Amino acid sequence: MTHKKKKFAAMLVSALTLAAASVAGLSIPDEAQAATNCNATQACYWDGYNFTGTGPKVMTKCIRSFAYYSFDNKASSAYNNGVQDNLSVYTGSYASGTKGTIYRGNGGNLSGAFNNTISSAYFASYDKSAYWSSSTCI
Ligand SMILES: [Ca+2]
Repeated sequence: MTHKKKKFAAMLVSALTLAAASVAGLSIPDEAQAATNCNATQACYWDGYNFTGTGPKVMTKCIRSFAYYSFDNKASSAYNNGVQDNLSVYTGSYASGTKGTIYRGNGGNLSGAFNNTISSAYFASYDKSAYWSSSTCI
């Protein structure tokens, strides 16, 4: 290989690396879009998959009963954009039924036991019996 061809090969590798980085970057706007719809400090819920449909229903501390939102047993996707707390979701109102956890900064489609079954939700700071019937929560 001549010196000139080696240089071209090096440039090609560089271009491919750049292209790969650009492709990888495409997934970032999708996540940012979800985060944009769900502001920092909030947990958000949608009745459709992939953050679509009715929503977001916004939670800042806790929701004792999604019935208060006319949203009982409807959430199919959720996003936890809380500052520090993981999010506890329950299939029953007032922290009853089956409990699931959505880690801070995560979200997605609810599946299995949690699709169309969530009836209450609490950021970890509020997921204590003192708040399960407290007016601190919605
Ligand atoms: Ca749904």
